[in-house]
Amino acid sequence: MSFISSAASTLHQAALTRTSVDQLTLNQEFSLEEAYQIQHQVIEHRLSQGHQLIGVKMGFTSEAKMKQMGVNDMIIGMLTSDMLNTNGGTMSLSEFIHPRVEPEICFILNDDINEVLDENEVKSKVSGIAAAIEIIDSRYKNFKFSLSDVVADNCSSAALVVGIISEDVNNPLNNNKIQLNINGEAVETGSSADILGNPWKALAAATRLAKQYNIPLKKGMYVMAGAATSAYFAEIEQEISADVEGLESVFFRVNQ
Ligand code: OOG
Ligand code: MG
Repeated sequence: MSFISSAASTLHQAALTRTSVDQLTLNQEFSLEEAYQIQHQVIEHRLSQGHQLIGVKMGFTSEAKMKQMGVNDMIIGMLTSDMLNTNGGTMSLSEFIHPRVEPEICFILNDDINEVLDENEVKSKVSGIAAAIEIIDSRYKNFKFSLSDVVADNCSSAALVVGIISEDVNNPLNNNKIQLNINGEAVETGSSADILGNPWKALAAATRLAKQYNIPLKKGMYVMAGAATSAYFAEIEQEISADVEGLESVFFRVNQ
């Protein structure tokens, strides 16, 4: 088995069995190109289990996230149907290794996108905007990784909850307060401006990275713009919610 296939299978098994593994780069250095090849194979494993591709997520689009994780480049990962949780529903902690949550903004595409678009051009490709919570769950021990490691691990993607979708696609999103709450108390606060200056830029960056790494952007897909704040560990019995000024709040409960 090639290094790429065996790395993908290690990461897929780690997610299935909820067991963290050593960082791949501890044993072997590999390029970002190879990391995306591993990510594609990790997704192939999920698709072969009958799940579908439902969107993409951007990572490290804010200073807060780059600082928290010690990396300094934007990344893109893929989201599959099994990752989608219901707004107002529950999430079972036992399905994850060491999940963290982060407040995000999610765009819904109204068209397939095959070209690289700028932050103004992307605006005509969106049918809705929603507040969202991303649940990330690195398959690596202690949530520690290099950029190549995390890309191979599909950018720690594990689950997402998308709030009620606003059809006001002219929302400039230039300085909307973003807040992550645990049991009604704010634990992280930021602004949409913390996402690359403006989350529409994250969507534009998604078109560039998707093209570069052969990731499909199709009508109806979600594009998560990346967290505006640091991520926060999820624990049993918490009610976790995210507020984005001008959008409906989104929430879920954590149980065993
Ligand atoms: C990688 C995923 C980063 C974001 O919103 O910046 C990410 C991680 O922090 O484990 O999802
Ligand atoms: Mg995220």
